Amino acid sequence: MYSNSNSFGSAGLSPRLGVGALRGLPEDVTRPPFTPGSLGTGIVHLGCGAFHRAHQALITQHAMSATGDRRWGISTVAMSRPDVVGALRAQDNLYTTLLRDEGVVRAEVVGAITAAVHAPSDRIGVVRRVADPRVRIVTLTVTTGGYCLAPSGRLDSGSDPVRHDLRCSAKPCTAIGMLVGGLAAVRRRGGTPPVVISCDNLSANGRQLRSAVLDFAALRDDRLANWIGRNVQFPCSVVDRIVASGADTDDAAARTRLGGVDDRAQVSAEPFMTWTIENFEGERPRWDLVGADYVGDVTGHELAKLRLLNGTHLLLAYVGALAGYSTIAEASADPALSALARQFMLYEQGPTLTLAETELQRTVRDLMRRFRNPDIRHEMTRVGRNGSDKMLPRVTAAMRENLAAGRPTPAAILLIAAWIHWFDLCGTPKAPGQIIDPRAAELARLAAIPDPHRRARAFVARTDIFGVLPHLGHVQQEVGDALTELIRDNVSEVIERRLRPEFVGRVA
Ligand code: CS2
Repeated sequence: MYSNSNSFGSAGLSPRLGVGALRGLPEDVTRPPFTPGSLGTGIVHLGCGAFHRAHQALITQHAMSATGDRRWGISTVAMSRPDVVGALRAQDNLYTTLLRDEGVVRAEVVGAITAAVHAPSDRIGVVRRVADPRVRIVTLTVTTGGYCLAPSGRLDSGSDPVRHDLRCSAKPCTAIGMLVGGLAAVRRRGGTPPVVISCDNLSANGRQLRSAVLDFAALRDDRLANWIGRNVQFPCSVVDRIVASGADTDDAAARTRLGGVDDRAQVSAEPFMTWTIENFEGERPRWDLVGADYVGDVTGHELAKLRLLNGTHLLLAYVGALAGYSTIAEASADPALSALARQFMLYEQGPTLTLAETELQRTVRDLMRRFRNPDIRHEMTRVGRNGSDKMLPRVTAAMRENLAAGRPTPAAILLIAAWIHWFDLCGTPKAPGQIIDPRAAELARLAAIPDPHRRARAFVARTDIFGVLPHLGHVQQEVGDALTELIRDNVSEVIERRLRPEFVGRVA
């Protein structure tokens, strides 16, 4: 049931966003182009975080608006935290995206979500939704850990969540178990399965997802695995939009922009947005009319995105936090960090890509501008979380190529040393923030090794995190040297020692 305009936030002061509040919003706030509640549900999304709300859900609303085809409402699933589900339900599944740049805030209320589901409270319901005949697309943003993959790239069948889902397939707790449960139900009724599109920042995301799903299905029933292998498409896709971490200041900005209306599910993001999807067959919203592109192969695009944008985010987060900055925008406005970031992209990540020199220069310029957007509070602790999953695709895959080609990698070395130093400082007053990482407990043990060079050696030897690096002994020595300097010296001095002469003292 919809709330009415008398619904108030818990403070009791501001009215809460909901269908009843739409009419009273300021004129320049864009409303959903259809009556919320009039949509069919053609999409299930696993991972209802800020990124999903500022990206796929928004562009799905735009696609429905462009064509009038209203079959593409989204049943969105929060995989662990209940708060966003509670907030959406209290707001008739409405929320606002604020696209912010240079002081301009474009506000749009999104009404593309038809249901918000908290997976741990309704595991059977999630499987049913995936299997619903009207659902033609399942999208995912569940982070790398959500794919349940071992370093070999195959399903980590020994992990507790996977073992749980194999034992208890009707009530799965992993995204993989939910997908396989839903697909098994489609097969039982002889239906057409949905297309499953990964939107996570990992290499060959569709192929990795397919491999996890097939491995899991084969452990249940070989015939199911064969059927999925023959009938279900898992196109790779590359998403791009920088989305804020969801700070209280953004809630306040949203309230101002909404004329005093309270929105507990708002998201702030940059205006820039792309979505590159591998061609697939079947019905889908006309995302291509509103910013998405279909291509035969996403690989080149994916490597450029992961290595230039996401890799440099890690550099700015790990080194920038040690310099005392808390957001990407603050760090990239610092001359030494900005020079390091540009050098990293132009001389370490760039040479491993197929981009032409002018294209690389232009991309680096555009990225530095996007990173500096002061209206987006993208916090270091958020970008830096799950570093042990992010290191290989974003940093050391390129580093490996550079080392093999004899190219120096001073920025990547410093990035790794800074990451190790986060673990050193954990629990001390100088800690850059709480460390959230799937391997945090094991890495804390390595961080207890007193000698920085021995500590660096132990971290860098972890092939499950960094992959297999050529000249390993040399890399370990350099990371140990950088770690020693970070402990002893001022961060900007440590950076400047690693800058090429043309970058020293030059502000872009
Ligand atoms: C960031 C990404 O937190 C992170 O890991 O690097 O969320 C990044 O902002 C997006 O991929 C941009 O498209």
